Amino acid sequence: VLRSNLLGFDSDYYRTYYDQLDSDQIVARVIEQQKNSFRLKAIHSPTATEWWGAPSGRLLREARDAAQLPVIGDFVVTAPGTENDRVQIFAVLPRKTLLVRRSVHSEHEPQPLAANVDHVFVVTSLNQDFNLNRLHRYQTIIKQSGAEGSVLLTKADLENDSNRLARILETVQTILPARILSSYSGVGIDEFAQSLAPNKSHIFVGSSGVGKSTLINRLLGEERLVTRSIREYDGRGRHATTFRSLTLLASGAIVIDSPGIRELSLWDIDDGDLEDTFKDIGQLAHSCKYRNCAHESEPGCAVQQAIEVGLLEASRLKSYRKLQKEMRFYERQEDKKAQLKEKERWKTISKAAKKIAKIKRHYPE
Ligand SMILES: Nc1nc2c(ncn2[C@@H]2O[C@H](COP(=O)(O)OP(=O)(O)OP(=O)(O)O)[C@@H](O)[C@H]2O)c(=O)[nH]1
Ligand SMILES: [Mg+2]
Ligand SMILES: [Zn+2]
Repeated sequence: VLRSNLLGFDSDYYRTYYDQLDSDQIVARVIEQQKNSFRLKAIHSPTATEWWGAPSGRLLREARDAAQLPVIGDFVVTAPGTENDRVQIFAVLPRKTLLVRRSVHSEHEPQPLAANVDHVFVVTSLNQDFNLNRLHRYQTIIKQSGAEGSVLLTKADLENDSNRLARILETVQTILPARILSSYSGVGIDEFAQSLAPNKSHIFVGSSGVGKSTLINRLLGEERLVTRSIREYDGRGRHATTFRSLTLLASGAIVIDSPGIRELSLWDIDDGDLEDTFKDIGQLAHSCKYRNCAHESEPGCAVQQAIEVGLLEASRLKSYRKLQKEMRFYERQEDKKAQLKEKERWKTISKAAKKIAKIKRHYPE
């Protein structure tokens, strides 16, 4: 079997699982992650066998938290499908590494970002976006993931002051190994490409607009991933990349592109912060006719009115909704956990009660 057909699969590591598969089951890697759909590519397959899949009902039921469901980079057990149907994902094979976004709020669950990644590249551009605090946080989650990590300082073509470059590099290297690149001028690109090991998985993370997808396209030698002109970034942080995807380079190295950091920073926001971040919407909502207004098509909705007259961007309400939905989801997860705990408690109590009854039967007063 060609190494490139393994997609980073370590046959030795997974030997025991591989031997347990049913005859109609195969192992595939999650190469693209949309909301609840996963693009799967078969391991060990001589042809490019790909299809969409979703977790089986059983996998969904038995998953205790988000970390037990598939994520980009996972090796999963599935059954071969065709282009038109969605196959079931029966199981997620044990991960070698797991990159997780942690919350400062301990009551929230960690959010898995990518599995079985060997190296995490924190991409930060030299012209803007430079933030040591953030690098420290990345350093922490990389350490916890089990993967290696380093920093890519991109857009070197925009920085003419070589002294400044050297100083930045020096500072960053106190936190993580770093290199300077430019996808435009080509500075550092060849050395970087050579540093990517075949059959190993490398993920690119960082703020929106720092040039992650452009860099991957440069490595590919073609414009395969969507990028967006920097002029289209209007400060509201629209992403060019909206989902995670895994690509095989000609060298056999595997690269994973991911959307900008805003998606990641959702995690540290709680309800109070949500109100704070969207103060404008919160204040308008006070003037809505109904107290529980959902700001959709209710009569007398001040938020909708503000959008109509151009005082509020419709996209802002959309982001607000998205964030709110995300938070409700995590709340529900927490509720589910609490319910389970309660159930466990009752089980223990009723078990104890039965035991007492049994003892009483044996030893009647
Ligand atoms: N000057 C300069 N501009 C670059 C370089 N690399 C990328 N850009 C530009 O930066 C902008 C954003 O690039 P993307 O590759 O879309 O950025 P991204 O990190 O993938 O952004 P998201 O997908 O939103 O997370 C585009 O206009 C690129 O052309 C570079 O090396 N030098
Ligand atoms: Mg991108
Ligand atoms: Zn309203």
